[in-house]
Amino acid sequence: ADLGAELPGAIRDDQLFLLFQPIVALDGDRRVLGAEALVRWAHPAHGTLAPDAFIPVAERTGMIVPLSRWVLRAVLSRMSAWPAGTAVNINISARDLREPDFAETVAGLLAEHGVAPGRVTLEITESMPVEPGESLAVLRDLRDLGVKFALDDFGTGSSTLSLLHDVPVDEVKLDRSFSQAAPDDRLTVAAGVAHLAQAMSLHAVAEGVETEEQAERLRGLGYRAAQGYLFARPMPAADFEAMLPLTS
Ligand code: G
Ligand code: G
Ligand code: MN
Ligand code: NA
Repeated sequence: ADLGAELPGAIRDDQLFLLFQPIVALDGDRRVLGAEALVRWAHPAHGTLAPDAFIPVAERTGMIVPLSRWVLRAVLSRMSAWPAGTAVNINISARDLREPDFAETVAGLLAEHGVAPGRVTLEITESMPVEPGESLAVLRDLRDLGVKFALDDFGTGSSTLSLLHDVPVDEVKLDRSFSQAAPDDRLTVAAGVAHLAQAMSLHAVAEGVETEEQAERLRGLGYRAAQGYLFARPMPAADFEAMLPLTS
């Protein structure tokens, strides 16, 4: 099957849907700070497809641009009903930042749905490096608007540190391989990233936390927020909303 050729129709016919994975505070009561939005494709013939099955082809064909817009609209319209303190992380592609009107699109959607820009963190990875020049200008426009940025899968890429140097971000998300590492091996990476985050005044979030032991260790290293199966799996919006405090 040629998923690339089917994507335009899938977006048009709303075959995409979102799951939300809670991001919790590691200290105290582990309250829900927000969620990461994760896209899925309810394919009529193949069942539910994970992003790994269609995001790469969307990036190659350029369909990622309308796909990201679909995701942004779906997330922002949903979260307009959430308590104002609830934040969201949305994965975008570096390809999106090459669209000169991307910042305007985001600004328009935020205004349309009455969502404060500071509640939105856009996650970027190193898989498609952010190019200097126009992409950086778009990123700066978004930051001027008040939108935040996170470096996803932090620690796994070959250009992690130079990217951090070149691109202004607010948050690093420690890759789950480091969150889950035993104390005697790659714990040093988790510790190093925590120190780096503190030195650069970045918010450090640990991904893929699966055990109480990992959570305690990461909290001790200075991670104040985390995500992982220990706390909650990605879930439908309504289930996530049931975890939020009631709005006044
Ligand atoms: O949800 P899952 O574990 O299958 O996610 C796999 C990968 O797909 C992750 O790296 C995640 O960042 C990426 N991903 C999930 N949702 C989106 C999305 O809406 N847009 C983009 N560009 N990537 C996404
Ligand atoms: O690349 P990114 O970090 O955006 O990928 C997020 C994906 O990681 C989610 O789609 C989810 O399926 C997966 N994930 C979230 N928590 C855990 C976890 O605790 N363990 C594992 N193995 N995967 C997780
Ligand atoms: Mn992510
Ligand atoms: Na990602």
